[in-house]
Amino acid sequence: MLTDDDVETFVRDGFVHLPGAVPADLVDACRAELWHATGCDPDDPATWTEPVVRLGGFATPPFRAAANMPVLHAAFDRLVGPGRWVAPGGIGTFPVRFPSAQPPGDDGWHLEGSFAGDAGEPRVSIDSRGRALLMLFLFSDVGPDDAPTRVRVGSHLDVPPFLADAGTAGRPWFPLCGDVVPATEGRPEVTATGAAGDVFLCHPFLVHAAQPHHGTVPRFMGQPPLLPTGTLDLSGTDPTPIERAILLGLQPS
Ligand SMILES: O=C(O)CCC(=O)C(=O)O
Repeated sequence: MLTDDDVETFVRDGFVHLPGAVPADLVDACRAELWHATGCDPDDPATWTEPVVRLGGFATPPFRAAANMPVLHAAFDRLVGPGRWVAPGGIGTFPVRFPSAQPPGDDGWHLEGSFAGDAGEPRVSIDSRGRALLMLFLFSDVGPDDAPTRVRVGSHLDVPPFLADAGTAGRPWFPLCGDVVPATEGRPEVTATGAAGDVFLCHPFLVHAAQPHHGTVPRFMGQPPLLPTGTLDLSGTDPTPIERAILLGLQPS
């Protein structure tokens, strides 16, 4: 259960860490499926030939159960609001990162795209159409050398001014990243380390990045969106924590 302090941390920093959100038996079942899908042999590092293998969405019963643990549903209610999110049908995508001397080639800073525009291009809007949260599900223990996701603490607060004039149509994701990545350079950086079964719930505007793997054990992490039932209401009298953070980011400094 999220405490009031956890909620304030989420509003201020842009994420909250839920240790042990997914029990070990489910983690093990999911990781076994993921290993199989990589085509690599867990016991033979000679088969780990790429720095990253990207896997799509998984909707088998262990993944659906992992994504819908009661502790997560309670946190979704607290951060997004009751009735305002869609129960996940599974978990994806998975950038599985292997120890490697080769650069992964996908470790640039960015925020996530939220919805597709008319031409299929990824876009982001101030009312966060299409995305209530970014979630990071750890399916392996992730220490500092194991390619933990890098996060710019509080960077979500710098994004709203770049979206405010674009309304619900939002802006294309790529040029938006071109604005917010330099604007968040001064933010402190932390990494999403933790144990298998931990989940990080992140504000949809949080700026983050992958990094190379310098450890010995492959990193399994899924980064699904939480889908909203509608758009955010930034003019209501009782804003949710997601909305409060956006309103905070829009205040003149
Ligand atoms: O692998 C990671 O740590 C993060 C990957 C990521 O942010 C992405 O693929 O969008």
